Amino acid sequence: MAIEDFARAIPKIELHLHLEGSVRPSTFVALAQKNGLSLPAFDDVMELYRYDNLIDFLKIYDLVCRAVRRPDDFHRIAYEALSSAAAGGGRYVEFFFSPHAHAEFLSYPEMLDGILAGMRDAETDHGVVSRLIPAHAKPLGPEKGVAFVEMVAEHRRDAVIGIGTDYDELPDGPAVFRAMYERARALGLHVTTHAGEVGPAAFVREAVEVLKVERVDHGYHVVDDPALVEECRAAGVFFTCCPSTTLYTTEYTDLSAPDHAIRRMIDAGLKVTLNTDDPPMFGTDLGAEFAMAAKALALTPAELKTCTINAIDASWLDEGTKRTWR
Ligand code: ES4
Ligand code: ZN
Repeated sequence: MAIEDFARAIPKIELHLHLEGSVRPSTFVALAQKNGLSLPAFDDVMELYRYDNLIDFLKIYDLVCRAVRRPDDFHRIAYEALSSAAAGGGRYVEFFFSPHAHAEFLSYPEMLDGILAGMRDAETDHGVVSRLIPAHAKPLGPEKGVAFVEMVAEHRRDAVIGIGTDYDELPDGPAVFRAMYERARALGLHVTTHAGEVGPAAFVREAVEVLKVERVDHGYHVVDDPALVEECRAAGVFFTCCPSTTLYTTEYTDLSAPDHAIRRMIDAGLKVTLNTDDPPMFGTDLGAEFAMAAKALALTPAELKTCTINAIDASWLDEGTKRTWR
């Protein structure tokens, strides 16, 4: 069997997916129209989903966020994102969303009501189990980060299992969020952060050593610091890598190159998982991503299997469930 077919066929876990980055272009246009948000002119909506760096990507991501304003909008986009993941072989999904980007339009509990209803319906209709990770936008800063964690804790729901940070990771390193992460861990929330996508290896080190994250989202620049690679290998730090994203937002634009960060991370024995990040916005879906990545990164069947086992281990499923999944 060709590696692409094997990659498509295997059951998958997705640990790095942004809800608003998963909005289908047709849904984006429909919600913008319904909610009276005017969009830049386009012939084909895919013209709006074009960028070659993280900052330009985030401008469109913000526009998509502004189109999502009502609990039933959240219901729709969560249901569609999870249905798409299920169609690509996804059995279990942990996904981010960006509460601050909708705060002007509805309350945090109202957002949760819509998303959790979409999660339940997707599980009923497509058998895909999911959990939610509210993410704090780093540019809002550390003080708002602590308030964000208090908000998440105050409106705790079973399906909300942890917190993350997203948006531009420059200029400050993750260490500025120390108090936020200490509080989250004290409250029993799982913790992850985006680091080392465009930021340096030192940011990955701060994420691991200061924030004590259970996994690092992206993390590619770890490869610039061999001592840190060895530390992460020895400590079994998980990395949620997103092959297609690297082509748009990082300097690692050739997945087939032997020095692509993800290839080097796997070669170094780091615990890599494969994920989609923002599938329609990066022109991919879960099945296509695994197939493309397996071929381009020249993954062996054993390496692909290891990525999947890593995803089970890196997930925030309870230990009993993890055992049955392995
Ligand atoms: C994001 Cl930093 C980053 N990367 C990909 N998708 C995102 N959504 C919000 N922040
Ligand atoms: Zn991301």
